[in-house]
Amino acid sequence: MASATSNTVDAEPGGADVHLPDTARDLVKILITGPFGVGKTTLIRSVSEIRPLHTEERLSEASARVDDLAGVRDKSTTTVAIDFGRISLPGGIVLYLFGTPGQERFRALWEVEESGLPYAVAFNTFPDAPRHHTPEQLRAALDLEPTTPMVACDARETNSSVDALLALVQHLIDHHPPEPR
Ligand SMILES: Nc1nc2c(ncn2[C@@H]2O[C@H](COP(=O)(O)OP(=O)(O)OP(=O)(O)O)[C@@H](O)[C@H]2O)c(=O)[nH]1
Ligand SMILES: [Mg+2]
Repeated sequence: MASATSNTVDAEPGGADVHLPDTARDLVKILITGPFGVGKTTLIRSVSEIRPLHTEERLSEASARVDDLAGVRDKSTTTVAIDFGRISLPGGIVLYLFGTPGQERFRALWEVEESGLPYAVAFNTFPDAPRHHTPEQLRAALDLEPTTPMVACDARETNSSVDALLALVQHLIDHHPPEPR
């Protein structure tokens, strides 16, 4: 979590929702990270109030050998650099969302735990998944601390995705309050 000082962004000059509301108080950077094809780009697209920035490239035949499309057969593109979006929450909190690539060779990017960043886990439920795991099984597999939030979400749904982000923000407020200004 980090604060920024600027109160405007120029992602879409002239666009109606580019400028932050006057109520914006706490600007927070959030990294949306995780393995290949779990729905990171979809989530940012679902929640962003500005036109999101995506860096999608078509999946090539060469990548089929390393990027596992099991469960996401319709997926035709992958993030090659970064996603970016923004969402204003009640209470003057503004989240800047940065999405990472998920391919195995970018794995270092999503190992945020080692760097000490506070994090929450959202599992994007695919109704047609061949196997379903309970939250308890997922917690155990990920070896999560009891205080680490874990929520189910459907990355295609705005409300569901916002709820997942709210769980992280609440966790930050409870356990990592911002330094006094
Ligand atoms: N059935 C189903 N499909 C989903 C769901 N969430 C995302 N998808 C689809 O799954 C695919 C993967 O989504 P992306 O958002 O590209 O995944 P990503 O994590 O950004 O992928 P990389 O950037 O390649 O790591 C897309 O085709 C989405 O439409 C879901 O909840 N259910
Ligand atoms: Mg992506």
